[in-house]
Amino acid sequence: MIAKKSALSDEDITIVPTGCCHDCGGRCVLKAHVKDGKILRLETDNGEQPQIRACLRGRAYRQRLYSQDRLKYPLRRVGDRGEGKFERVSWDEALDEVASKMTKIKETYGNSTIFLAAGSGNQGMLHGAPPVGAMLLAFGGFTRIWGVASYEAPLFASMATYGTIKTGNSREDLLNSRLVIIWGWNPANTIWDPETSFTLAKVREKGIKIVVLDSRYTDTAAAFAHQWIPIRPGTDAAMLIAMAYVIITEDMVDRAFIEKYTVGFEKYRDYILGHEDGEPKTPKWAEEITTVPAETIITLAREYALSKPAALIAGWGPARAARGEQYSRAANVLTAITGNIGIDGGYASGFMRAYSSRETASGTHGSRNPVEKDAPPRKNSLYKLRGGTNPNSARIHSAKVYDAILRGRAGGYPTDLKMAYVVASNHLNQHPNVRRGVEAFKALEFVVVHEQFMTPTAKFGDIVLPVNTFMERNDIAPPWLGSPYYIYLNKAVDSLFESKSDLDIVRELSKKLGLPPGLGAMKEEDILRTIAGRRDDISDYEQMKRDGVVKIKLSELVVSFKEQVENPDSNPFPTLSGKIEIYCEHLAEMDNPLLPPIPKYLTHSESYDSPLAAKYPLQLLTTHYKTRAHSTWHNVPWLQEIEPHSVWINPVDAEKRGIENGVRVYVFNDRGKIRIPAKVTERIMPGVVNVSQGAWYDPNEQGVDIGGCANVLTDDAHSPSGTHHMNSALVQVEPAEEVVP
Ligand SMILES: Nc1nc2c(c(=O)[nH]1)N[C@H]1C(S)=C(S)[C@@H](COP(=O)(O)OP(=O)(O)OC[C@H]3O[C@@H](n4cnc5c(=O)[nH]c(N)nc54)[C@H](O)[C@@H]3O)O[C@H]1N2
Ligand SMILES: Nc1nc2c(c(=O)[nH]1)N[C@H]1C(S)=C(S)[C@@H](COP(=O)(O)OP(=O)(O)OC[C@H]3O[C@@H](n4cnc5c(=O)[nH]c(N)nc54)[C@H](O)[C@@H]3O)O[C@H]1N2
Ligand code: SF4
Ligand SMILES: [Mo]
Repeated sequence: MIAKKSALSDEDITIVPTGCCHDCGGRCVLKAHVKDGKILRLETDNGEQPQIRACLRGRAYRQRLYSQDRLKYPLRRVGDRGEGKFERVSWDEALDEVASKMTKIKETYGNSTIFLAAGSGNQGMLHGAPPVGAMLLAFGGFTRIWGVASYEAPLFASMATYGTIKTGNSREDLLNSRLVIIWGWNPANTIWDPETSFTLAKVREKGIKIVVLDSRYTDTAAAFAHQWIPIRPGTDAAMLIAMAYVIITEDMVDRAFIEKYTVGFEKYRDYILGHEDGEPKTPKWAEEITTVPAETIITLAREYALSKPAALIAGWGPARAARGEQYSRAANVLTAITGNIGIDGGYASGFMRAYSSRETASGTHGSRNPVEKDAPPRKNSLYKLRGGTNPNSARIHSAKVYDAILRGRAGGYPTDLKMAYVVASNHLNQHPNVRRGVEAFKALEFVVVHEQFMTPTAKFGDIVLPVNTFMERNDIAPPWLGSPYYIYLNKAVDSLFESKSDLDIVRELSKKLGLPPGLGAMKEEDILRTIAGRRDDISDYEQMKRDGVVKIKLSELVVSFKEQVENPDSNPFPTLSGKIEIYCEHLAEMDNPLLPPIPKYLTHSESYDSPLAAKYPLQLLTTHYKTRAHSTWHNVPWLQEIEPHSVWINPVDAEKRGIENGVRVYVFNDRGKIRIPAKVTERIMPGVVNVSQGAWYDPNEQGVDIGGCANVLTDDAHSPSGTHHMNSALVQVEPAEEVVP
């Protein structure tokens, strides 16, 4: 353990440089003040700029670490699956049972029937899901997902337009912009690398105009914006397209840029002007759809086109929705036709990775998973482009796992799933259509869960194995999206109770499965040294370990596509045409009306104007919550006190329904019903409600979820690019009957 004496406090306290690395938008430095093997206090980075400062969740970590509810011992189910009744067993018994069930399932049905539910719970390079994946490969393979809940639409759109996901700039570069448009992005809560809010404060201080487009008046809008434009969910593509209409018809496009660096502008222009379908995409047209006044659209379009360089940052929230890929594509294309790409202060939008470290050792690019060998590319994948889109047809879309479990090969899926290996995932809570999820989990033959808490998913385990937290082991974590640094999480305290790391569990289980030791033979420290050694940007392992962080000094700010723009002849864009694809031939070949080669505004079965809206007139958003990372930290009292879980509803909608602030209401649709307190607030536009994702599913005897889990209400559909429909559900809200406490 690396430690230094505390300068502030008493002699026996040592300060251990550690960190925080759930899937939370950051990866931050924490310094643990440890006395007699216990953490008394946590502080964060007070060192040189940029400081990697922890948010409220990291600061509250002691309440998670030392929670009475931590899983303490291995457990075996005794009641019905999902009932939550368990008995304590020894590690040996638990792992024997896992090994024998796995072997039986493999022998009876084959490896493809093993589903790995690998969640995002731990984002260190060594612990969490990766060791389990490696073990299952050695065991002969497994079935996994494609279609990540986070970002499948921005990823798809980014690949289609630019051929890469590295499209972001250093945050600091926003100070070179003349206008910053924040579209469906709320980094005041979601962090998106720890320096983001601080940078936005500096942007604001410098007098650079910030405009926020969001159906909610977010903390980001409140803290940084000069203007907030509320917009109806799911209609952003229409507004972006109408902005393009203004920019094209008022001759504000960057012709030279379009000619030199893009393909397909004319086809887009034809659509915009109505030559393709007889409908000019005017601001008036968009006003009807979006509720944003035509004048506001015109003004913003002019400001954006004329304030070069300007940054348009299109967040992932509006894209985590039906037809979300059209929104992402439309944003990318708007940055292209105004020439805001590859220049200081501009922004290409896209997936928005900025800095990414290079591994010096060459990686394998084909699948090493025997179950995926020889599987052809799946339909609608951008399989001709390298990287990121998981084209393998042996995979199951993450929204469709429950359907696949219940219907299997007969339902057109590649296999009949029999077992789930759940690690660092609150799968049931975090995937759409929980009720179907319950059915599916009950239908499996065997479920094993590695967890820290008895989550709604862990309740469905047959064997539940207690895992330690990142403060009880060593790890290295890369930044969440693209800032240049790594954190080193030194073990601060010993593992609590009988908990173990995922890595140690895998080592012991591998022995029982008769697998070669692989990584299992190496010491944790040696593995970390090897991992660091493969990165050419970590030059001094010992120093990183001692400081708990390494901040990489870049000679200049990252501005994606600078080389392509400054020197196009030797630096083509990594697309099939070598240019930015306003019109994407690869999409054209798919010949799918829901994936048009140019971005279009498309509706869907739960859009605001669909027939279903007559029954369920409110649009539900399921945003990411300030005090949680997904469902992690949900059970921390300090954080629950800061912002109790609730449904946001506008006073207009509340009054119509006789709902007062603070009362309990039902939020429901045909998929399910939750009960939750109402927060009546003008911070959300009329017609829209918000139940942030991540609250723990907790059904009562009537089947009403009194935990308030948003995914009881969401649809397990996905758009053809793979994006989830998590922000596309229609619901109704009504007062809940009086409940006896
Ligand atoms: N505190 C916190 N931070 C997190 C996480 C967390 O759970 N908690 N999770 C992390 C992870 S893994 C991810 S993937 C990211 C996610 O980051 P995002 O996807 O950016 O986060 P969201 O809160 O889902 O959405 C951002 C904003 O989009 C708005 N929005 C939703 N739909 C629409 C729409 O149709 N139109 C417009 N204009 N706005 C819309 C929402 O109101 C919200 O304010 O956050 C990361 N950071
Ligand atoms: N409706 C709706 N649903 C969503 C979203 C949305 O916007 N709306 N967002 C989606 C997004 S972007 C994401 S990324 C997913 C995230 O979904 P998940 O990946 O399921 O994330 P969590 O809910 O945080 O669950 C992680 C679990 O890992 C456990 N854990 C933490 N550390 C470790 C460890 O070291 N080892 C093990 N074994 N377990 C550990 C935690 O206790 C926690 O229960 O949710 C998605 N779900
Ligand atoms: S939760 Fe994320 S952003 Fe907050 S301190 Fe931890 S790592 Fe940093
Ligand atoms: Mo995510």
